[in-house]
Amino acid sequence: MYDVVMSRLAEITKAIETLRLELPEMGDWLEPGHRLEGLESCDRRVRAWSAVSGEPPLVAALYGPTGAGKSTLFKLLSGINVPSGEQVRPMSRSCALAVPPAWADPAKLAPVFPTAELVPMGDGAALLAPGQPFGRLHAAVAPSLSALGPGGSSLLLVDAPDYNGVDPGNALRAEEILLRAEILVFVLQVDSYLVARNVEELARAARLATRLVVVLTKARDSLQAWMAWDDLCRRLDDPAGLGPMFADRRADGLSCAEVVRSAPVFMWARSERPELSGIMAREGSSLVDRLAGQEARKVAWEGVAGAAHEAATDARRLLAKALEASEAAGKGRASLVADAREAGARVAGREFPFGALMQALVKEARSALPDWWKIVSVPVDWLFGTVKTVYGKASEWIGQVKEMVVQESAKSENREDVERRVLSREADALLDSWRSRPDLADLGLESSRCARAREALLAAPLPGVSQEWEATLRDEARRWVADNPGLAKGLPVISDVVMAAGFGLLVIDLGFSGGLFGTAVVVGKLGTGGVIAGGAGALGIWGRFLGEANMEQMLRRVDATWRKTRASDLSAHIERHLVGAVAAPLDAVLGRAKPERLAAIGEAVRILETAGPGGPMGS
Ligand SMILES: Nc1nc2c(ncn2[C@@H]2O[C@H](COP(=O)(O)OP(=O)(O)OP(=O)(O)O)[C@@H](O)[C@H]2O)c(=O)[nH]1
Ligand SMILES: [Mg+2]
Repeated sequence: MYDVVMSRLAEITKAIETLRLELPEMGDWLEPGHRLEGLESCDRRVRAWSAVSGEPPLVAALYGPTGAGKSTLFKLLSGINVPSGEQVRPMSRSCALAVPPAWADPAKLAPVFPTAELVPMGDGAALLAPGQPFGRLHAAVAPSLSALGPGGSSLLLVDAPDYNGVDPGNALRAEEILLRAEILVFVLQVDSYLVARNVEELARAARLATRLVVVLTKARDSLQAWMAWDDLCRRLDDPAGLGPMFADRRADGLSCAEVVRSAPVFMWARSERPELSGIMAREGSSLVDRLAGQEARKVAWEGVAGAAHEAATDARRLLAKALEASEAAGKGRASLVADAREAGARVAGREFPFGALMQALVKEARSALPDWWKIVSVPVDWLFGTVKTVYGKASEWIGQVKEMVVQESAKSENREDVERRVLSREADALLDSWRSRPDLADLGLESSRCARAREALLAAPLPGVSQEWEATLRDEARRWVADNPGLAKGLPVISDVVMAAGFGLLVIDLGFSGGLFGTAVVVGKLGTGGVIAGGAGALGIWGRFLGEANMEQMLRRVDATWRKTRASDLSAHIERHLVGAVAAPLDAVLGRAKPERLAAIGEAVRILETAGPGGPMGS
């Protein structure tokens, strides 16, 4: 059985290490201010157990509000003289630790309190000094502990400072030991049993303690003590009162209310000189037996299993919240991306790189010409006459080009300019719609952020033309030249004329705003040439030529490829520069809730949950 415990312990240790790595950040994110007590407690208990060979010691902590009588009880049990009494509150400002002689060796003792700093207690005056480190334990050897009972020689007794005095640090000092102790002795003045803070701390003790013991002090008599206790126990089930605070179930299957109700309870009558003999059990064994009569190994294992259960409960709850948050963030982000895709397609549908098409056609047409033609095609002036006679149709355009270049160039637009103009309009529309969506409220899209995002998008260089489109263009141009050898011979001539007239740049990247087939109805009515001629500026010249040049099918294919490839490039562009700029909060959530992190936590939870009450040595 011991082997089983040790192998379980190794598994729990690994799972706790994972959670210590992954969970605190998630806790700060999803439940800020909420301490992962189960995890911390399990970590302390597991490390203590692993460091000890043989019988584990049990840590018993005296825990309670200021003036309840913790230090007085500590003195009587351990024989160690710590400051106590009514003169000042809080009296204790640091934890005192009494150890039986078997644990006197600091090297043996230190690993039992893995997060503490052990210092020798000396005359106890240091316990009165404020501002000490939270994890400091002032240790002294207490031979009288061994005399308490069979378990006394492995009982480590801690006197904690108050959790409710003027020094808020004391609560943290007390908490350090609350998270480590297996046996928690809750010491409480009987007349403060309904004080909210005391009830809260009792609930916490019931959740974390492996064994809970209650001592009601400064009682008038036992009647007052038991009436108070019965009253408190009744209130623990009140759904409108304390019920919810005590409803959580522990690893042993008990609710916190059941733990409190089944805890051994003692009363201690008010006295000038309190003595151990004055402590009376409501029923069953004496307080000393409850402390020194435990089976250490069983209780220590239950302590680990109980804390593991608490750690798993916290982890499971955080996991569910993280999952929910990441699903919402993922959905939000996906909808932004979908919007970006549609916008990209709209931008691509409003333009066509007419210049690039012409360039490809001219290039292919030129390379199909015989060499002598390439030479004579310059100078242009000479060509006019020659071409006119040889290629009548094409040459008609040449004259028109000369006339129209000047006036038309002003109306024509560079493709990038068309794109930027449409893009900026689309960006405004997207940002407006995102701002108005309640599910995207977390993005914090106030106007200055929107303006920055928009600027970032417009400042980013536009994506280059895709290779797929260029390949399509080349193939289509080649095909057209092969199918229309006569017309193809005229193209380079027109091109040269346009170039000579200083229109070269426009030819290279002339945008066709409105899209090539953006208005399909018009294409149907007028034919391709009509649409193009009705388009922007100098394109009309080319357009009329192309309209009569068997180009419609080719243009349709080229246009379709353009829309497809450009839409995808522009969508990616918008996604990167606009969605990227506004979705930072969503990306942060997705980064925090990375699937591999959630999976690691889920696996750790699974391991911890199997270490529950059904485990070996469980009660
Ligand atoms: N323990 C205990 N003390 C009692 C009782 N009746 C009166 N007292 C007196 O109450 C005072 C308790 O003081 P401390 O033991 O210092 O109380 P404490 O809980 O350690 O207080 P802090 O250190 O301030 O958190 C002592 O002066 C006791 O003599 C009783 O029934 N039990
Ligand atoms: Mg004290």
